[in-house]
This record gives sequence, C-alpha cells and structure tokens, in this order.
Amino acid sequence: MKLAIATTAAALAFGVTAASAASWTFEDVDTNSDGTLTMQEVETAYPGIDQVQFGTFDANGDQVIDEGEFASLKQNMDANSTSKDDT
Ligand SMILES: [Ca+2]
Ligand SMILES: [Ca+2]
Repeated sequence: MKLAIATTAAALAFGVTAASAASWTFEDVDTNSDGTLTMQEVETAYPGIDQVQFGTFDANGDQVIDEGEFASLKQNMDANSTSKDDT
C-alpha cells in the first residue's frame, strides 16, 4: 500500500512537471496569429500569470507580448514551475 502511494505520487509529480514544462511555441500561444500575444492568449498557456507579471515581460510597454518578450516570459515561467515542483 505504501509503495503504491509512493509510486502514484511519483508518477503524478512527473506528470505535472512534464505538463507544466510543455514547450509552448510563440505560434501555439498566438491563437489569432497576429504576431503578438495578449494577456488572454498568454493566460491560455500559463494560467498562473497575472497582470503584474504580464507587465514585467512587456518590455516595451505596448500591452502585448512580442516574440522576443515571449522568449523571456517562457523561460521564466518554465523555470518557476520546475523549481516549484522540485520543492
Ligand atoms: Ca495574438
Ligand atoms: Ca510588448
């Protein structure tokens, strides 16, 4: 029984890590393919993001995330979710 629980927990932890670290591409997130990501589009890929974080990654302040901004957003969000799973 103990072993079964541990195995399930390990499988769950692994599954969550794999899912949250899923490799989103800019094209995946840009659902309307206009070349920029709105808060709504980013939320689809990263439901945990809030307006403050979004603003942090919107380096040029135009209220949308472009491909360059998305690269650092993705790196940061993936790093965060990985470290959260590890602890
Ligand atoms: Ca878009
Ligand atoms: Ca921007």
